[in-house]
Amino acid sequence: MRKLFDCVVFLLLIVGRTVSLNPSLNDDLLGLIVFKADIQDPDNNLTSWNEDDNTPCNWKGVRCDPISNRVSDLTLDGFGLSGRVGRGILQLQFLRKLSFAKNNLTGGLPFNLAQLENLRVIDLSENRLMGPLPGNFFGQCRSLKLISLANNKFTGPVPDSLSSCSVLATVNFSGNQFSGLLPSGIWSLQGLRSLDLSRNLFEGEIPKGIESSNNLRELHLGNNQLTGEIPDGIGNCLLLRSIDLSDNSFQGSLPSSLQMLSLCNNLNLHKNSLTGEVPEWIGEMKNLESLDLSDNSFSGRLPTSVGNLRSIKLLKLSMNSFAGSLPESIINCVNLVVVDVSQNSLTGNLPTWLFKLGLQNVNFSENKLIGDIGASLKSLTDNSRQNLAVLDISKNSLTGAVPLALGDISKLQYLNLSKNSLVGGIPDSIEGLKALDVLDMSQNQLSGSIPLKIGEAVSLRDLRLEKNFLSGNIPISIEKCTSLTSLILSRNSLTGSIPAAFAKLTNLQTVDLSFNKLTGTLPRQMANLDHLIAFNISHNQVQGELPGGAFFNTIPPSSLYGNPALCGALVNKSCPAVLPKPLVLDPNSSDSTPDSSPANPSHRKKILSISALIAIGAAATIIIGVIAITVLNLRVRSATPHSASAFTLAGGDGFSSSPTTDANSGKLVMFSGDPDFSTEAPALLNKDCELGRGGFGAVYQTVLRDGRSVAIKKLTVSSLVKSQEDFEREVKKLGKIHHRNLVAIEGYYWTPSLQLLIYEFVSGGNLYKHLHEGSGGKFLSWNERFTIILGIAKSLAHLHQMNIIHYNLKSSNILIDSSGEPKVADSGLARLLPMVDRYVLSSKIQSALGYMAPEFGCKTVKITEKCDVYGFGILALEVVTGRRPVEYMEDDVVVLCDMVRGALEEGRVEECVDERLKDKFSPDEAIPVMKLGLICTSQVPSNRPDMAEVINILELIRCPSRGQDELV
Ligand SMILES: *[C@@H]1O[C@H](CO)[C@@H](O)[C@H](O)[C@H]1NC(C)=O
Ligand SMILES: *[C@@H]1O[C@H](CO)[C@@H](O)[C@H](O)[C@H]1NC(C)=O
Ligand SMILES: *[C@@H]1O[C@H](CO)[C@@H](O)[C@H](O)[C@H]1NC(C)=O
Ligand SMILES: CC(=O)N[C@H]1CO[C@H](CO)[C@@H](O)[C@@H]1O
Repeated sequence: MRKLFDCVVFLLLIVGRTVSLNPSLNDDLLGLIVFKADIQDPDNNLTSWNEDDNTPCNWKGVRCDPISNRVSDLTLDGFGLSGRVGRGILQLQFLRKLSFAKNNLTGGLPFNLAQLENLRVIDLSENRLMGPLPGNFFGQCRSLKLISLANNKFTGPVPDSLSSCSVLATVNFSGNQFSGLLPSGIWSLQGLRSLDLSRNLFEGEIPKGIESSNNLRELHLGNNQLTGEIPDGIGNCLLLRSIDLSDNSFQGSLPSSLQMLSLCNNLNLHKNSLTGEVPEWIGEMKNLESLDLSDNSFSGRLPTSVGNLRSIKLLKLSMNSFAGSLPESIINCVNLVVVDVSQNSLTGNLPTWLFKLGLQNVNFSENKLIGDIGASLKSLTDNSRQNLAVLDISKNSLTGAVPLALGDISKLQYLNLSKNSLVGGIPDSIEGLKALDVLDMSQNQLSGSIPLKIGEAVSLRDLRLEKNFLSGNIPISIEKCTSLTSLILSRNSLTGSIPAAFAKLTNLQTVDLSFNKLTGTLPRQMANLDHLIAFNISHNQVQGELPGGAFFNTIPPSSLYGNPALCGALVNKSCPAVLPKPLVLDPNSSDSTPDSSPANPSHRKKILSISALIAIGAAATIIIGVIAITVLNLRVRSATPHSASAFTLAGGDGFSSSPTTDANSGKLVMFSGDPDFSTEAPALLNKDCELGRGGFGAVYQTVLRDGRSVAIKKLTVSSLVKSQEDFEREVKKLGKIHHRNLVAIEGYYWTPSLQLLIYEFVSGGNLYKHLHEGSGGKFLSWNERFTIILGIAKSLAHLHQMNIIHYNLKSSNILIDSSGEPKVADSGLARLLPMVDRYVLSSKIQSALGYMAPEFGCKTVKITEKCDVYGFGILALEVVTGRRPVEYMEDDVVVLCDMVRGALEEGRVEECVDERLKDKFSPDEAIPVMKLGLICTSQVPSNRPDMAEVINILELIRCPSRGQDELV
């Protein structure tokens, strides 16, 4: 059977329709199978086409005529078919409808319609068919009513034989590359209702005889290369509803017969070379909904009769030479939605109907309109308030102040008032423009400052205020406009510094602040603006170093010109070595009086006038030591004015006990650049101020003169520490890490035998104490615990993102600040070690039992940031259960994660939650958190999630609906 079938297919393929085996349904079946054999069906929409059926009438896309029982309809629209339309189709002698729209069919058409005499509908639109149509394509198309070849790649002329399709009603050849003249006999088709030949390459004039095509309803010839005049006969096609002749080269004036087309609702003549005036009779085309005469050479005044077009919604007259004022009668066009009269020579005031009709989209740009903008906004109606979305009245000669009432137009998305002569300030009422996307008030004479309320226009993407007389600061509230991509404020008189809030505008692409009076340094956080394309601060008084980052490292010098105090490689001027204020001190000198500095007295005077005096004394060799911060003498070490802030500090009392280091000067560096630090009163640190000890050393507390406390860590791993250079590099790197859940390093002190790290002081004690030594019934609530777990996770995610592994997580390393937020200490200290060595890490540093990931004991497994995830998992369990990672019972050792894992398996994990929380916790949160803890403590590192995933999970776990009170 199969063999026979193949043989038949073969014959069909070779000889096409001349093989007529048996004029029956079998022909149809075989024809379809042959058709299928030629195309690809990636979506398997033709699987029901099975050659073993004895009828194709039930196949998908196939319909048979109930009487003849032959295939009559083949509708395969959107089947995702590709390949060529093969000759198998020619077997379907009874086919009436062939519809293959929206596929991916390629190649040419293999047949002439004459060969399928019964075809009424042929729709091949939206494929990739190509090539010219055969000359006799329409040879015998007696039945054809509709043909659409739209949106393919057909070329060549449309055969004149088209006019033999006597009952043709709809022709759609739009969106191809047909060329040549329009088919000459086209108007003889008495049934023609819709002719769409738009978007092709047709040329020449519209053929004569259109007046006889009196069934025509749609005539779309737009976007070709047609020439000549619009034939006057067009007015005889009384049923015409839609005329699109746009984008051609038609000349002459509007034929007066058009006025007879009272049913016409769309007249599009956009982009031709039409001339003359719009005649008074235009008012007769009473059904017009859309009139587009834009981009021609029309002139004169618009007639008053336009007011008779009561149905009109869209009126586009832009890019002509219309003059005079717009007729007041337009107030009668109550359905009007879009008005574009831009680029004409219109005069007079803004028309009164502008703010009365409920217009949505208004463009009056580039005319000669005058008058006070405030006056015309007085007539603002509710209808207008609620509908106006686009208002462009730029490039006119409007005067007056920007009216307050603008703020009431709540849907406004686009507002362009640029290039007028507006005066006064920008009103606070712009806060009402919540939907505003684009605000352009550039090139006016606006004064005052940019209102704080600009931050309420939260949708702003594009803000242009350049070339005005604006003064004052750039308001910090601008940070709320997080969608801003373009901010142009150049050529005003803005003062103050560029707010750090800019760094929050992460979508910024183009910023122009040039030609203002801005001062200060560029916020360093701006390095994170990843989308910046241009940032022009030329001709201001900006100073200091540029932010780093991909953009600022390659910013063109022209964006920086005219800021003499800027420094950095790009402006060929070096910046101070350590930013912003490095201090150098020598702990071994016994000279403690300010006046005895051997330095150049004139320099000293300068420095003393800053009165920057500080010292930290510490006994280097004695474990406790005394760290003294005392007023000491400063002298300038470097001769260059730019490093005038580098000081040498002659020694303090506390250091006298380490004479062995005499030869070496110590060096103190504060990252904050806080000038107050250097004016500290003497302070003594002693054993009483010791806060605690960790794997890296003891920690002391001291108070700076401004009342701020700092913690000072004296490293006991000093013998392991790297060279000074390496140490400083690493500490500086750590100093750049800022996160609310990480204890920040504020500075350091270095001598070969003593290293101090200066940290932000966190007041609330450590997590270990809170969990295991909580006194007097005061213990952490569930809420507080969750906050702590989430905070730890966030800090670790941040570290990992910067490729820093903590290595030393444990509850005594988690400090809690006064608001209950956790702050992870000792971050990244392992980087100070000469090498991150398994032995060193496990023995010296990560000595805390129970937190250490198993891979530390396994030489073949690489240690990655997943060891922190393990530590985090243990911490999470510790926080939820209130138990130590490892507990020693009378004759037993309880390992926390094993215990919880066991309880989970036995279905009683809820019992593991800290007893002190009793009913005051949410099992819906606590249990998933414990499960997460267990996943994080997987033995295999790759099975542990990364910290970003952990955060996502925690945020999912946290019940949004939780009543805060009942759980506290
Ligand atoms: C047509 O084919 C192209 C690639 O050849 C594919 O991207 C596209 O989705 C296809 N279109 C349809 C309608 O199947
Ligand atoms: C012609 O076909 C295209 C594509 O299918 C369609 O967008 C267009 O509206 C059709 N033209 C007319 C007049 O219906
Ligand atoms: C208004 O018209 C002008 C000139 O024709 C054009 O440049 C501008 O983009 C238009 N405004 C809007 C909002 O479309
Ligand atoms: C018209 C039609 O049924 N098209 C289907 C072809 O197959 C794909 C994939 O199964 C479907 O998504 C289409 O809807």
